[in-house]
Amino acid sequence: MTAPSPIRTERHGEILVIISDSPPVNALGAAVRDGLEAGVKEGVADASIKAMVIRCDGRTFFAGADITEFGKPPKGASLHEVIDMMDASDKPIVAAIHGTALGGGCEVALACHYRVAVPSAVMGLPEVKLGLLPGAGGTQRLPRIVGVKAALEMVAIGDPIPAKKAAEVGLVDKVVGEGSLEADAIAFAKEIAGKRPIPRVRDKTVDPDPEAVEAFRKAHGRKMRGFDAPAANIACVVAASEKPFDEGMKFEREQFMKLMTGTQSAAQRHIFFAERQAAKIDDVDPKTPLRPVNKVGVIGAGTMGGGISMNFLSAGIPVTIVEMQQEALDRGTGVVRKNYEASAAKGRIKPDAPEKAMALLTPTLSLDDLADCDLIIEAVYENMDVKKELFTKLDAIARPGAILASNTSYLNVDEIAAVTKRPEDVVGMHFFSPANVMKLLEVVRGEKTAGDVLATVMALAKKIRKVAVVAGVCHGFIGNRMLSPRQIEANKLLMEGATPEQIDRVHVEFGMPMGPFQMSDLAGVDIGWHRDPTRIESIRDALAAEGRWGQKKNAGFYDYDEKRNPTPSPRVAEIIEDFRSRSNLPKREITDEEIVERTLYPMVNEGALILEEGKAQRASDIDVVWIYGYGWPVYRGGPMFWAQTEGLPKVVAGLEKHGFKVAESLKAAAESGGKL
Ligand code: TC6
Repeated sequence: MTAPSPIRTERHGEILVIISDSPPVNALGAAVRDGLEAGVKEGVADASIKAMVIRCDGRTFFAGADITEFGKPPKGASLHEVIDMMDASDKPIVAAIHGTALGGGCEVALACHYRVAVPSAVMGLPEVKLGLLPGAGGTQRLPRIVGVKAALEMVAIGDPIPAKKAAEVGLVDKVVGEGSLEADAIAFAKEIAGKRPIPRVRDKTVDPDPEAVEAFRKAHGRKMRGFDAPAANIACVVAASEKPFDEGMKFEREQFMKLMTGTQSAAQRHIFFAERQAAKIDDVDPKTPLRPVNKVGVIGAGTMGGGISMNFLSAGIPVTIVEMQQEALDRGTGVVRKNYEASAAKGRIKPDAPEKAMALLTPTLSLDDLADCDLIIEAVYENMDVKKELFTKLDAIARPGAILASNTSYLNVDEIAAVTKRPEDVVGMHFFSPANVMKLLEVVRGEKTAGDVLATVMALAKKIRKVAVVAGVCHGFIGNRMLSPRQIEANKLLMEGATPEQIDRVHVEFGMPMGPFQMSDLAGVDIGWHRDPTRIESIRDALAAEGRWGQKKNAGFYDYDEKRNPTPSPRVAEIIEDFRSRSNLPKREITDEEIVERTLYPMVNEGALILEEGKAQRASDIDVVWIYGYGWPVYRGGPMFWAQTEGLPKVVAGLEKHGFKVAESLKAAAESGGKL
């Protein structure tokens, strides 16, 4: 028996309405494509039908091609065939859009002869974010409607635009009533049913705009560094302005196939699903009732506490923020206000957003004021005794059922939970600095953390627009634990003959935003330093003892000018040389390849150990941590995916060559040709 088609048709007089009902997002899978083809054929064949409307049930118009089909053998009608047939129809077709008309969904709309949309709808071609380009005519049709400049923004950046803007640029013919899409679309179809010629986008032309292309490349060059897809998207838009439609389509096809078969797109698609998978907690029922979180307490108004608070304030959730001294409290809330005002000045948020957010913030010097909070997050000094004392107090103050969270980045959450009478309510919420900007949230699951606490925090993370990953209790959790072997090896490489500049350059060329020593300088060379200038046991101790604390002191592993531009430091070279001569290590030439093998392979190895110990739920969660917490290049898919593309046997051989103890699971996967 074949499954019923997700597409049905309904007749409204002379108008045929073709409706897709394919949850969750009406992705254009084989059944939907076949159904659409049949629907349009029905309309074309029936002499009593004068025009057609295509719309979707559920939360959205077609949200794109079905990404799960990519890389599999083709089935049913191709999107090209469906779109060509719609385009060629001798009866006009109206796309009736709500929700998110993205990717292939937007291309279906572009192949329709008219488009109407509700005000809340958005339209876009986000394929570039998946390492692709809109390969069903999107790059050729869109510029013919909106011009080269606007098309570049939509295609090579991939951000969707709201219906109103779409109407302004001609992408939408009419914005219709929010609650009356179908009726309004049918009325519109009746109006245009007899109009000839039928407006087909393929018949239009668009003027070349080399200045716009140049300006676009200049403005976005940095953001696009390392990625293949943006350049291909730009080339296709240019082709739309230079070639006849059919030739442009051929060019688009060639470019699309190149991207589709490359590793970058595979990596970017992997991350799309990895991010969604990360939200799932393996052994907690997805229907677990969540605890209400209507008010949040944050302890500590420093950089971290302030940043954490902003996430909730921006989501409309009131925050009570606690400090020990009035001055620190004022300074902290002042920084929050300044951050909001700076965003408003840059037009990133509405002009009244700072006032709205600040009105939700209650500063206080008393922990007792947290008694009515549903979630309390501490962001105080990273010291076990301090945290234990604080949690003992919180246990006495917080209402029953309140969630008690620590923002610790290394400490044992179980030990912290053990000082309370409610360890099941205790969880780690490890935000990354700056906490109002960085997308990652490591949710640390203690031994006793309750399932509903975990589920509540994961759901809350989505609400405050974080990407959350569940981590188990271990030193540094997922991210910082893997950072540690990288730093150790980077330091060793300095002793053996590499320079900070070389190591950092290799990392930047790999696609990281910065290398290990640039990161030290940014974070502070003095972080975690023992503060005894006479005790010099490492290069880092030597730098710290001399006050080379990084960017904040204009000197660290690099020298900085007043604009914080780095230059290699002769003094640092001397310090390194001095250490090397004392340790009797011979100086040798270090290749870039060795730097990759010795700093990045050990991270993969550590990741494998994390999985073996059950401290991460899945390898793809580790990838998500590194993409969103540390800027691992998306086009390499995170360390675990990258290891797979490198070839696990090569990674294992590299680790063994440099004397590392290889994780058993990594060895086994390499030998069996399997996955981590
Ligand atoms: C394209 O069109 C290429 C064309 C070239 C043609 C030759 N396919 O994000 P959510 C699933 S490329 C398959 O949590 P939201 C998703 O995995 C595509 N599945 O919901 C999840 O499944 P789960 C261009 C998809 O409301 C569920 O739907 N389009 C697809 O927060 C819900 O997703 C895009 O890039 C898909 N295309 O956001 C759009 N999309 O529940 C990608 C979603 O089993 N999608 N799923 O975990 C989005 O940006 C968002 O999903 C959204 C909805 C804005 C549509």
